This record gives sequence, C-alpha cells and structure tokens, in this order.
Amino acid sequence: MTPVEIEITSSDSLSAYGTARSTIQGAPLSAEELRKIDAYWRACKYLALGMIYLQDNPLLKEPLKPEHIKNRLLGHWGSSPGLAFIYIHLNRLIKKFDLDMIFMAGPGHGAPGILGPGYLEGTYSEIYPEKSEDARGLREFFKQFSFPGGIGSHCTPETPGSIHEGGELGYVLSHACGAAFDNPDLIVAAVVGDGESETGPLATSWHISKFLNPIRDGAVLPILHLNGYKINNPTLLARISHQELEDLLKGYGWTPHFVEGSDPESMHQAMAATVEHCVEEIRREQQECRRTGVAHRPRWPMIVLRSPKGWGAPEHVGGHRLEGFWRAHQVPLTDVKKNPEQLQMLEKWMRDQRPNQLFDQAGKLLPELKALAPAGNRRMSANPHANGGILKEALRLPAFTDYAVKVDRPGVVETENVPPLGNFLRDVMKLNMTNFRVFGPDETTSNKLQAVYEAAKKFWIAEYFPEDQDGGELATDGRVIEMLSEHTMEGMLEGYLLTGRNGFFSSYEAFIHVIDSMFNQHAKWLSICNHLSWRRDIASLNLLITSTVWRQDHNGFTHQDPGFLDVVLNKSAAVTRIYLPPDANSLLSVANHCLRSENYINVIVSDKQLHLQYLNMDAAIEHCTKGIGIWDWASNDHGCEPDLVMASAGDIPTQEALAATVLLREEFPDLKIRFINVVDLFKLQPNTEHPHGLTDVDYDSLFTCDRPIIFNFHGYPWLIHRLTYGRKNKTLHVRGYKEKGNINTPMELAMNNETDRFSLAIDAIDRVPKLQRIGGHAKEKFRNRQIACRAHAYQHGIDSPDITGWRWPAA
Ligand SMILES: Cc1ncc(C[n+]2csc(CCOP(=O)(O)OP(=O)(O)O)c2C)c(N)n1
Ligand SMILES: [Mg+2]
Repeated sequence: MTPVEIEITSSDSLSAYGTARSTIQGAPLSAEELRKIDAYWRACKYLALGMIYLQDNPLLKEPLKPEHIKNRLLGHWGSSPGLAFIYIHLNRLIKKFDLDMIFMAGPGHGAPGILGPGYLEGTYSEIYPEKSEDARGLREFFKQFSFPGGIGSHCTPETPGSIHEGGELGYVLSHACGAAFDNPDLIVAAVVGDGESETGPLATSWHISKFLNPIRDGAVLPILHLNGYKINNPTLLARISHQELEDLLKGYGWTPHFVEGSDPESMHQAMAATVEHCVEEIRREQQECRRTGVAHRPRWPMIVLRSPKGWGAPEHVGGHRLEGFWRAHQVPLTDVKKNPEQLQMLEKWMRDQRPNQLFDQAGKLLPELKALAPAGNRRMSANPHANGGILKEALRLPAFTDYAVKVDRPGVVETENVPPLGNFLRDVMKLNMTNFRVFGPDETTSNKLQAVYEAAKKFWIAEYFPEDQDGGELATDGRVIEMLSEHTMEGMLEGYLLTGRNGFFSSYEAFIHVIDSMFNQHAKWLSICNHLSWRRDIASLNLLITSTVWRQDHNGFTHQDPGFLDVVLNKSAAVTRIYLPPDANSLLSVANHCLRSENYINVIVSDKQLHLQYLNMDAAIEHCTKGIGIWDWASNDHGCEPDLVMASAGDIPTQEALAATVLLREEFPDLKIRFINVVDLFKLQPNTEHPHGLTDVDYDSLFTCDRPIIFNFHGYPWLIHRLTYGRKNKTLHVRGYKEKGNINTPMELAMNNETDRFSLAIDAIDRVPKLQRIGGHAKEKFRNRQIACRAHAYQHGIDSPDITGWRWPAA
C-alpha cells in the first residue's frame, strides 16, 4: 500500500463513506506501517466475526459448513469494527510515546471489537489459559462468546482491561473522568456511542471537561463514535450539520477533530494523524500547567469518528441495506446456518480478512503484527488501572472514636447527626490527599458535611467571581466534587473506585433514585467480580442518604421517598449492605466500618437534623458490631416474657418508638416491653439469604416466636415484610412511610403515616391481647393527643413543645 492523500474537510457531507475527510491533516504512517495496521485491524474484524458466528473451524482451514456455525447467533457487529479501529490506533500511540492508557467502550455491546485486541495482545490467554493463542484456543475463544456457560456480549468484568461494561448506555465519560482523577499520567480513551450520547447521563457528562485538573489529574480523550445509527434509528448527532455538532461539542468545552469516511487506507492515515495530534495537545496542555503551576481549563481535544455502522459488512442482504445502516447493529447475516447463500457470504467476508496472512499455521498472530501491540502492563487489556484493586492502597483512617458526641444518658441530648461524620471525613481527607474524594450533587453543605472543606475545597476550574471568596469554598485543587448531576457524580465515584481509590457520596434520599440503575449496574459488576480470582478487591461504594423522608419540613411531598432501599434489596446479598444508624455515634461507627470494607455497596441512611442521642461511643460500637440488639435501658421485660416487642430502624422512627413505649408504660405499668433497634437491616433476613442475616434461633430469641412485634421503620413498610417473611413470628406489624405527606411538621407527617408515638401505642393496644380489653381509655387519650398535635401545627406552624422537648425519662 502506498500512503494516500488526505482530503481537506471542505465538504459539509454527513456521509460516512468515501476517502477520509479530517480536521487534522497528515499521513504519518509509512507504507509498511499502513499495511501492518490494516492487517491488524483485519485480524480484529476476523475475530469479531468468529465470536459472533463460529463454534468450529476457527481458522477456516476447511470450507465453512453449517455445523461450524453456532446454533444461536448473538452479539453485535455494528459497533465492533469501529471500536477495534480506534483501539489499534491508540495502541500505535501507546507504543510510540510509551503512554499509560486505558480504554472504555461506551457501546459495550461492541465487545467483539474489544475482546479481539485483548486476545491478540496475549492478555486473554494469560488470564484464561484454555483460550490459548492457537487454533484450539481460538475455537474456545469464539465459542464462549455470548454462549451459555461462557461470557456475556458486552465488556463484562470477565473482559481484561475493562472497567466499564457498557451494557447500560450513558456512563462512559463519567467513568472515564473518575478513572483519570489523581492519575496524572493516565489517558483514558472513552468511546461514546452516538446513540449513547442521547441519554441523559451522557449528555450531562460532557461537563467532565470542567472537572479535570491538568496538573493533578490525567486526561480523558472522548471519541464520539458517529456511526450514524442506534438499534433501529438514525442518531441525532449524525443528522445535524457539521457546524451544529462542532458548536455543540465546543460549547461543552471540547475541541472536536473530525475523522470521516470509510476508505480504510486514508482513514488509517487520518486517524493516526488525529490521535497523535490529540495526545500531543493533551501533553502540551498538561506540561504547560505543570510547568507554571497554574491550573487552567484547557479546551481538551476530542475526536469525532464518522464511519459506517457495521463497517465492512456486506452492502446488502435479502434486498435490504446492511452496512452503513441500522440493520448492521446486531448479527448482520442472521440465517447463515440454514441459508447457503448467506453462509457463502459470511465465508467470503471472513476470507476477505485474509486469515492465512494474519495467523501462522498453529493459529497464532504473526510476530510482525504482534509487534504492533504494546507489551506488558502497557497493553490496555493488562493495564493495572483497569484492575484497580492491584493499585489500591488502604485508607489511613483517624480514630473515629475521637469524633464522638458525649452522651451521658440515652435520649436526653440533642445533636445534629451528620456533622460529626463531616469532621471525621475532613480528617480522612487530610490523611489521604491523593486517593480519597467526596462527591455530591451540590449538597455537601446542605447535608452538613461541610467540615470537609477545611481539608479540601470544592474543585472549580471554570470562571471565578469575587463573591466566591465569601463561603464559596472553591479551588482549582479542590477534592470535593460537586455538580448537579447525580449521574455524573455516581459515575465519577465508580470510575475512581474501579481504578483503586476511595470515596464517599452523599445525596438527598428522594433523589438518589436518579441513580437507581447505576447502582444496579455497579452491583452487578461487583457480583461478577466476586467470581473472578484475577480481579482484585476494590473499595466499597459508600452512599450516605440523608435529608430523609421524615424531615422535609419545607420541601414537602416530592422530597419524601425512602424507596431506594427497596431497590438495594433486589441486588445480590454478596455486595449490598444497608445501615440505619439511630444517632451520631452509631453513624460514625458505621461509616468507619464502611470506609474499611471492600467490594460492597454500603448504603447508610441518616438524617442530618437535630436528633436525640442514645448511645455513647462504647455502646454505639457494641450495637453497630452486633447490627441489631435489645436496648436494655429501654426495655422492662428482664427475666420474663415480653408482652410486646417494639422494634425500630432509623433515627426518627426510633425516637417515636421509644416515646411510644414510654406512653404505654405510663398507661400500663405492668406491660412488659422489649425494645429492639436495628442498624444493619440485613440482620432481619435469614442467614441463608444474606451473610449478615440472623439464624432463626437468634431471630426468635430476640423477637420471640409469638409475641406481637410493632416495627417502626424508616422506609416503606413492605420492605420489612420482605426481609422477614420466612420467620416464625407472624405477628409482625410494620409501620413506615405510606406516601402521606405534604408541607408538614415532623409530628404531623409521622401521624399521617401512623409512625408517630400515639399511633404506635394504639397499635400496641390493638395487638396485645390483654390490652385489647382494657386499653379503650388510653386509646381515646392518644387520639386526643394527636388532635391536639395537629391543631398546634396548623396554628403555630411547628410542633408543640411537649413533642419537640420530649426526652427519655430518667429512671
Ligand atoms: C440506557 C440504555 N437504553 C437502551 C439500551 C438498549 N440499546 C442497546 S444498544 C442501543 C443502541 C446504541 O447505539 P449507539 O450508542 O449509537 O451504539 P453503536 O451504534 O456503536 O452500536 C440501545 C438503544 C441500552 N443498552 N442502554
Ligand atoms: Mg451508533
């Protein structure tokens, strides 16, 4: 092949076809380099087809027959050739400049385009020896793809070099940004699907351009894969003018460089020149800032690769357009096993890649092509950043007990629960200034964690105004990341954790739902990693859910939604943990535990307002270590069977449940009540279902087999029934949030949902047999108290002093 001329981008064509048109000019590849890089790409395409179609005859040593074809054809061709094209051009630059680079495929369904290079560079066979670099291994490698007992069709955790599955679209840029944080020499190449770019999370994540510090962080190189189509539709960005697309991307702070066309030779030259230019630009910007010590916001380079969807597929099949159209998205020829004409088409297509010129007799890639890939840890499939546990350093944690709130007697002192945690996190930050970050959607102060700013400010590299000096807490070297996108925050945190670092995320309870499905995906990722011995453990994802349902005094109904816990409960017990610490010291103890843990998603629910404190630090440690326990000081059933078990989980429900026991004991001095508090919600599940679960014996000795249980719960009541449905004691009555809210005082909201002390006391009267006969007067009294409470709230706008001033009585 001879080097080819590159056309200047003079046309406004939106076609993905023709000789390359590119913003960056140049033909850096010698004829020999061009020949080899194209051969390597053909090898990748050959492997992608092999994965989708073949269960035998991997090197086409014999004519292709129906029995060589898989019985069920699965996988996606459409994105694969483009992804492999990008991958191998990055390889060239890694080798040329000895780059530390990882790759993320936004359209993870293009996995055949990523698995191929991983196999060709040897990593696959190193991790999975049976997928060896010979005909036999190749056959296994093909067969396992999208096959029962094999691997999935996306860049799943089994994929060496992947930390981004790309099954659910939208998170590639935020993941990439998190990976680049505090990794100054790393470049994260992030391929964005043009369909993916229509998703909400991806759209907002173009703003990562304002979160990368050129001195301290690495870089993200976005490559918008403008192949024009999604599953069945054109993509919006492929059908707007060049100018409009360029303006859009520039508006997000990027400098887009177009590479457009389909002719392989000129596209190789254009891509090689463009990638090289981008890497040089990244290095130039970083060096400039590092030399001067002044971090400014570069207009980082990015690439727009416009190429045909399913690049290289037959132009037409069955009278329909295939290559360069949405029909190329999944399996391009669907009937190869039964249709001889299609079988022939596939054989020709595969032989056109000239496998005999790519692999030796044994089936191994020829040495001259092997030499194109980087070696050792420079291979993107073997880069340690993509197996972050290898690089993970344990956090240096101060003694959490130093931040304790003084509690002499339970239920007397009031403190805000979250600020002591803020102090703890401040010092965690101080001790871990290169591998710990705090994330939040504009809520760190609102969530009362602002002490952390004493150690590190909020990162801000956009414009500054003079008034920012006054409490803005902004800095170009900040380590608290805030942007009003739960998606972007969650994605950045995941990227940070997956590359071996540590973090903490706080969010309003109602809006953590925004990332429900991101939580799902991360939980699935972790679950699979648990079964892959070569994947090293990473830090847990720690979510503080605060500004909770029960204290939305001025925000009202829309801000009341404790349902995230229901979502968490659906996911594997191996990776999910839920904690509801009732006060400040127990929150500290739980947070300390979570920051030390690995491979979990820890969900901590704690309101931020003033609350009664129950446990001194020793008691908190004891209680949190057990995760569930009888509060001796709140119980009077010592030495006998209780008449009633009063249980609670969550700060405000605990206060109301305690107040209810006081009401009951005042009215019925002989009534024996056992008070149980649950911090670790999964204690309620049987140990056969969750590793934290209580055995039946332990559960029964706490809750008894037959005494009525009244359980006041922070969230939706059914969740407690879900957790306990198999337990012996069926007299469980759960109160929780049931969507009855507005602008309410805390007491009024509790009454609306029957989680208030009076409703709980009435529940007890209705369920304890001996009270059913004698409790009529007490019930009347409690109802009157409720009426009075409501009247007070309506008249004064606040709860009455006997409610707000309630304290656990002295013994
Ligand atoms: C959030 C989300 N919604 C829907 C899908 C289903 N889906 C899978 S692939 C795809 C089209 C993707 O198109 P694009 O991002 O352009 O990728 P490519 O063209 O490279 O295949 C869709 C809609 C998904 N995976 N994730
Ligand atoms: Mg597309």
